Amino acid sequence: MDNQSIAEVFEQMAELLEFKGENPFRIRAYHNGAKAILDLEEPVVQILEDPSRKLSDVPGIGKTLVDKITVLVATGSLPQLLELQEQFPASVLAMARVPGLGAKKAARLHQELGIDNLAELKAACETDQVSGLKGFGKKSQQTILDGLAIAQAAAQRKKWVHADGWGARLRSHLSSCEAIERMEFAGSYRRGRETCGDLDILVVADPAAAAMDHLEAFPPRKETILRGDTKISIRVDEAFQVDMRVVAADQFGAALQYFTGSQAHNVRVRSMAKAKGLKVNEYGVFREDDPEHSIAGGEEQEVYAAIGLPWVPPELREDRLEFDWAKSGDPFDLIELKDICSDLHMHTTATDGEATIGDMADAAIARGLTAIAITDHSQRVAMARGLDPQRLREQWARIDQLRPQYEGRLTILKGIECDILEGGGMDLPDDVLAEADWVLASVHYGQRQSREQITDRILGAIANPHVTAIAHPTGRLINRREAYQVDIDAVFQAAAETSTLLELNANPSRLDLHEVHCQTASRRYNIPIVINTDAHSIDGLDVMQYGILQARRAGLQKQHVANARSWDAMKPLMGKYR
Ligand code: DGT
Ligand code: CA
Ligand code: CA
Ligand code: ZN
Repeated sequence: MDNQSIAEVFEQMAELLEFKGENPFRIRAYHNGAKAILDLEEPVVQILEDPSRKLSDVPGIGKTLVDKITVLVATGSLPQLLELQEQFPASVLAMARVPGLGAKKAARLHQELGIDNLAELKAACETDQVSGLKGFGKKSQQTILDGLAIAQAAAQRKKWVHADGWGARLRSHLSSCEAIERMEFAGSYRRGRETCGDLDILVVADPAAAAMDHLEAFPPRKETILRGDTKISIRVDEAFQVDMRVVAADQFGAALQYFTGSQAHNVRVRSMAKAKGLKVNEYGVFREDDPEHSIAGGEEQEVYAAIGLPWVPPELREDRLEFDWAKSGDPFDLIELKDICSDLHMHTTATDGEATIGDMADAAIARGLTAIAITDHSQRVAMARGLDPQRLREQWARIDQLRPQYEGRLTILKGIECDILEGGGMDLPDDVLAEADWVLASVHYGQRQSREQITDRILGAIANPHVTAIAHPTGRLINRREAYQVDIDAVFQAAAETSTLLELNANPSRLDLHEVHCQTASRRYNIPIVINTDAHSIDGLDVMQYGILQARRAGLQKQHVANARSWDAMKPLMGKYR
């Protein structure tokens, strides 16, 4: 039994015990055990079988867990887990995962109303049976309904970063197939959409069957949904679907254009073709009076050229601005990762980060950056040991000490991620904020307030002359939490008037601003966008690439992105420095 499987059993135990309302310490012991096992570099079994070593010496694995692991390795299962699974069937457990519901409340709904699955839960909310329960009320009934909608969507679509994980594994698996001559991913994954319904792969292969056989041999394959002569769909772990199509080499470009979509983009492409007396489909470009002979199709570029357009970057193919842009003759020139000069949102060990200022600075240099801002949390975020004025000033003194050693290599900015308080106003006094080089303002508490309240709070922060940017402006977490209610146009208006920047948070679960908002802020309001990682560790700095993808979908070029220039060149963009 490998470490991964043991850890999974422990996670299941933790989840079920939580559902049962067990002692939190026992629950945490399982969580910690699972993490400890996942972090181990050698197989648990190996330690267990070595008489000279003791598994209980591994941090996070106590005596009880050692006993459990011993049983698990010997018998392949855990009697306690089987018992719990009997008591709480998977359908009930699914309720516990509904955002905003949680294990405790789900267990009560199961016990008190006899609700067994998501469908019954939805019905009970809709017929107003839940609001009457003690501790629930109308508001939490609505929260459950909203959560159900999110959970349903989450079950179907995966975050882009997740699809990318599958993409990388598939690319590597398929690259060893000798029959495949050319391969490209298409669909929403290629367009860089924030979530993907499935993965679409196009290949040129001879013989076609060999490529399909190879895909069927992909180890995580769970089932083959369908297989024809040139098309196959499989399902891999986590219910994720992968479609592969085998096409002819001289039709590859046309097929890639077609299967990259989006559907809306392709509708426009076809109508532009029609206006020129042409027909575009997945097999090529044809003259309407000669449907037998394709006049183009080997490369995607030829398809666009046939309708008088330059090649359109896949990220823009949503029928939003790409056609007007293409006709204007301006090159697309979208922002690229290499254009980014700084990262102005990151946390350190002073609050909830894992690395020190020096670690983050070195890592930033290694990634080619010339400036970073240290932006730990402010005092209101007590859970993360947020900084009060004194600790913040101590951190700045530390930055002063470090600066000489980074002279000429990296500018380390004295920053803060200052909370916007529930009742309005900033979490730190103005005289402290005035001393900072860079102030991010963000909402972490009171996210369920009314649209008026939240909008007022954010407008208040924007009006503060020391605030340089609003971090993750809508608070949404993809598949987990909707954006808070906010009058986003009022925010854009105010940000533009005060020269306050807006962040595109690159964390793949946030991607906040959302692409359409980002496009509006940039194009309509001329607000410079700052793309930040919000890193809580050194590896966290690598999420910049997802922010770039989102920025490209918003049509952002280098000049629209504030931190695609040096810190000194950025300053004139901000009200604080005028
Ligand atoms: P997804 O998978 O839901 O994240 O989104 P897509 O865009 O990847 O959609 P998918 O996988 O159904 O199809 C990939 C592309 O193939 C799609 O963007 C456009 C094209 N396509 C697929 N089915 C149709 C169709 O019935 N009509 C048209 N016009 N295009 C289609
Ligand atoms: Ca797709
Ligand atoms: Ca598909
Ligand atoms: Zn942050």
